Parts: sequence; C-alpha cells; structure tokens
Amino acid sequence: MYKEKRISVVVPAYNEETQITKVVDSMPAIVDDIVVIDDCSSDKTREVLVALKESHDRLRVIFHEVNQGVGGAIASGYKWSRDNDVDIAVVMAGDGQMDPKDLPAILDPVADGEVDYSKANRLLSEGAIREIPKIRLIGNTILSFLTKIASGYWHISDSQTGYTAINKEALHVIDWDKMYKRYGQPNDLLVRLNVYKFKVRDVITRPVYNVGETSKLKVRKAVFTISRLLLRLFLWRMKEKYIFRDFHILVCFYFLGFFMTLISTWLFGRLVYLWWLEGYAPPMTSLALMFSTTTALNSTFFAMWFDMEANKNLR
Ligand SMILES: Nc1nc2c(ncn2[C@@H]2O[C@H](COP(=O)(O)OP(=O)(O)O)[C@@H](O)[C@H]2O)c(=O)[nH]1
Ligand SMILES: [Mg+2]
Repeated sequence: MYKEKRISVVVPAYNEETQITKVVDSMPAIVDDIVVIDDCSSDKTREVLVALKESHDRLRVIFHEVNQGVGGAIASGYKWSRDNDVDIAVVMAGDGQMDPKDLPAILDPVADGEVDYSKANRLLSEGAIREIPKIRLIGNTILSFLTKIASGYWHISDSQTGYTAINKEALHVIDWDKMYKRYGQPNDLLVRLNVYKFKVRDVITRPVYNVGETSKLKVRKAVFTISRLLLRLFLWRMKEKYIFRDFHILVCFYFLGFFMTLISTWLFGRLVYLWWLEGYAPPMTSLALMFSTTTALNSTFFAMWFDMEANKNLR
C-alpha cells in the first residue's frame, strides 16, 4: 500500500532470464502485487519465474502462449490490475532499467489525485545527454515531438519511457484489447488518454543503462514504424475528439494547412522546373507560392495553438 492505495507493478518480460530475479527482488515494500507477464520467452524466464514464485507471495505470473509484444504484455497486466481492484498500476520493464527508488516520485501525482497518469521523463534529467546512447536520444526526441502533435499533451516529452503509473478510473475506461501491442504502446496510450480527457504529468528521473540488459529494439525501424502509427493516431484523435464527441474549428485549420502544403509543394516543383527550363520565375507562380506557403504555415500553427488551448487543463 502507498498512501492507502493498493499498488500493482506490471512487468513485461521477454527473454529476461538473467534480469528478472533482480527486478522482483528489488521491488519496494509499498508494492502489493508484482504482475510479471512472460511473453512466451524462448529462454529460461518461465522456469526462473516458477522458482521465484515459491519465495515471493506478492508475485503473480501470467504466461502468454504466443508472443504478443511488449504492449500486449502490458495490456494483460493492466487487465489483471483492473479485475483485482488495484488502485494504481505501475509499469516497470523486466530488464532492470527502471530504478525502484523513483517509484514514490512517479506514484505521488496519481496517489494524491492530481493527475490520472504519470510517467518518467529521462530527457529532462541532468545526465540525459551523457547517459542515453546518442542514436536513442535522437530517435526519442523525434518521436517525443511527433507524440506532442498526435496526443495533444504538448507538455509531455520522453514519450518512449515505459516507467508509468495509471489510476483506477483510467484502468476501467480504456479498452485494453485495442491498445497497440508493440513498442508504440506508450504513444498509443497517451493518445487514448487524451481523447478521454485524462490528466497526465511527467516526473524527472535518471536514465538507467548498462545494468546487464540487452535491448530488442532497433531504433531506426522503431522511429519509422511509430511515426506511421502516430499519423494514424493523430487522425483518429481529430475525428473522435474534435468531430464526434465535440466540435472544434481547429480540424478545419489542420485540413487547410495540409491542403495548402500540397499546393505549395506542387507550385514549388513547377517554379523550379520553369526556372531550369526557361531561366526565369513566372511572377504569378511565385506570388501564388508565397500566398500558399504563408497560408499553410499560418493554418497549421493556429491549429496547434487551438489544440494546446483545448488541452491546457489536462496537466
Ligand atoms: N512481453 C514482451 N515484452 C517484451 C518484448 N520485447 C521486449 N519486451 C520487454 O519490454 C521491456 C523493454 O524492452 P527493451 O527491448 O529493453 O526496450 P528498451 O528498453 O526501450 O530498449 C523489457 O522488459 C522487455 O523484456 C516482447 O516481444 N514481448
Ligand atoms: Mg530495456
């Protein structure tokens, strides 16, 4: 229990035979249920967990018969927490990259009823540039920016962290079977939380690397796949939040921004082509390009500003 709330920690684990014991052993006393999901590991994770269960009565283990991905494992842990009357469900990786010392700080905003979901933010910590591998820092920064646009939580960054806490209300509202099942899970969840108007906050934590973990994530591939996912999520949020559930003129501004960007691209292409062919820029095309670019930028910035305003009380 923490502040009279029942706490579960959901631990997705895939081939973590060397790491999982340490994660379970180091779980602070405030945690009531350690819910480890073995996602059909091909190493000895399953055997290690069965043995650990003998000596840890807080440990609950869920075995997946087929591999579902980290998001699928987290969904199983969330459903267990929802059905077992847990007040706050935390997620910590099975590879030891989340420092249990940070747990109270992550829990506080949710336990005190200030927000519905809190998450770690390693990018704002002092050692971020030194401790996070460069390629991951770049990938994470790109995805964090795109996640701001897609989710409407403009005050949130480090969208790729898995260290999070969610309250009972959100556990009951979100449809966990629909959540994205692989590495884009945190991004997908943020967009869903926004549509249901849940409050979200970042808590600064220190990045943890080189504790014996082997990452299964390929940064380039993940940036590409998650960017595509974010585009789909963005369109879904616009439809759900600003057309169906309520209406906001910002969707028209976003649409105009997009349309004018297409026109500008076409005009720019035409201008370069004519310049190259005839050695001069036709004044009408140049003027039209100036007009369409200005409108494209203005409309997009207005749409973003409206979105920021609409979400400013969700922090
Ligand atoms: N359930 C499940 N967990 C996974 C899978 N891939 C990775 N994980 C877990 O998700 C967590 C984070 O994965 P990791 O590869 O370390 O990602 P990184 O820390 O972002 O590099 C770890 O606890 C892994 O055991 C998977 O396919 N299924
Ligand atoms: Mg890891």
